[in-house]
Amino acid sequence: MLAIRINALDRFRRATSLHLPPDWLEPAQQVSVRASERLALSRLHTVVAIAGPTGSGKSTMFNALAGMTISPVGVRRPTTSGVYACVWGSPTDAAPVLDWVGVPPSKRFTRESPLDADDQAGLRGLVLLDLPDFDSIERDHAAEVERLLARVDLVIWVVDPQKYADQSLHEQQLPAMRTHQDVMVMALNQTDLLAADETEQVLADLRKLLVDGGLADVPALATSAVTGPAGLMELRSRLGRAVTAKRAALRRLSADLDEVVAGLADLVGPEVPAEIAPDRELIDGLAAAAGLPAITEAVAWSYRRRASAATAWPVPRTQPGPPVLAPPQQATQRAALSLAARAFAARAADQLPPPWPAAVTDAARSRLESLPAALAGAVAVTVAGHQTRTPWWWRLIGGAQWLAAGAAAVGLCWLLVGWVLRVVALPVTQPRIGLILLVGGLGLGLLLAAVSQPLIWWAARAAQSRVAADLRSVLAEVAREYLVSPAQEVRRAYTEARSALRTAAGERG
Ligand SMILES: Nc1nc2c(ncn2[C@@H]2O[C@H](COP(=O)(O)OP(=O)(O)OP(=O)(O)O)[C@@H](O)[C@H]2O)c(=O)[nH]1
Ligand SMILES: [Mg+2]
Repeated sequence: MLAIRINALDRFRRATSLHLPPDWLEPAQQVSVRASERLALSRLHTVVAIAGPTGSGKSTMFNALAGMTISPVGVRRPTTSGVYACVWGSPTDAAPVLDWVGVPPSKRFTRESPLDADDQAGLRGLVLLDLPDFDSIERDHAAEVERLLARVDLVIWVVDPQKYADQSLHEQQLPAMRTHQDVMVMALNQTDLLAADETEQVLADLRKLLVDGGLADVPALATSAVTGPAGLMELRSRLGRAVTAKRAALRRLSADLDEVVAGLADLVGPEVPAEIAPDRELIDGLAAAAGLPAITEAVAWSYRRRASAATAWPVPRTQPGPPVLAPPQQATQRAALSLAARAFAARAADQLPPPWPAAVTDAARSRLESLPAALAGAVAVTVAGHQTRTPWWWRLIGGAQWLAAGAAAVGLCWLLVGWVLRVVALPVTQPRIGLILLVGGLGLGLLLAAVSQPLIWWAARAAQSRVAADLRSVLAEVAREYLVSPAQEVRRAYTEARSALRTAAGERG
């Protein structure tokens, strides 16, 4: 389960690394590395640190639990300047864990015979550490304590009747480990110096401080490292239970994960679909920026010109060129596109907690530079595609116009020939046929021209809406490639991060 959670945390880091500031992910990275390292080491060992303010009796208690004097106890404060370790069991087996925790070889000690007494045999696997104080004038002690506390499985906090309410303990040290309550014990030491009712009073006060500090689950015991009453026995049996259960390391790492996951919780919010498509507003925005109304007008105008030319009286027929598309003004277009991208990003990031909206906006704007060229290219290709079409009915009317013109020409020739024959006094046959052909041809031409005008207007409108529809779908493609896909990548990352964090939190499914 822990390995699954660590994996999920790594998945979260991978999903978010492009979109979150690196220092936000640093705690997750540290916990992940630390957990993997600790899991790869012996789980038969339980590493327990004795920590607390200077002079509370940490070293004395360490020695009392070890049953021999390992760590010097003194009157000079602080006495202990570096960590000491006592191993119950084989020192070689414990060496890798001690290397990792960072105990120098010269400060490692072993219970000579771990089986010399019944209560000691129960502690086989225990690695007890005596830490320097965290509150003395020696500044590097605090850093050393912080480093060691990050790597141990259990912590015994030792306080004394003078210092149990110490501000830095309750405002800094303990709150930093609020998620680690089930791997901590509080020992109110030196209670041999107090009367029994005083001990009860101080202990009750200490418990209240713990509850107020959100540490209600941390047990507090009265101990004396010198006279060793019941408190020390109780501590020893707690250690024995932890060592036999061999779960302290896992519980500690799991508390580490809880803490880091809780710190990341605000980075994810509701579940949203990862897939998004270019919406109507976005395409409207691109269409306006690309000057779509003017373009479709120009296409309709050009259609009318081409249709009129194709269906007109054939004699002075000219071939009109493609429509002239005035390019939209660059700065205006850029501003319009930028605005459309922003508005789309805001819709695409709806419901996402910070900093995702900013990431979506950045992504949606990431290809903005190349968008104008892409739009212009797509528009030009689409318009050109519409330009090459010649409808069948243009040819039909055009052909009919040729016929009409031909008939009129033949009729004119007929009349001319008849007139010449008459001048030279030769007999003329059927002069009427020429007249019919001429008038009929001209009449048909005029009629065709009159009929085709409204037809052309209507067809030009139809062509205009066709090209508008085509352009909108082409714009949708461009939008997908340049704006939607990059934004979608971020949404996918969000979805992945969200599910990874749920798994890392230990939730199933
Ligand atoms: N009466 C009494 N004296 C104690 C007890 N525990 C420790 N002492 C005394 O308190 C003084 C400090 O003890 P240490 O064990 O050196 O304290 P420490 O917490 O290790 O101190 P640093 O190493 O400086 O952080 C010594 O004189 C001990 O003899 C106790 O339970 N009762
Ligand atoms: Mg000490």
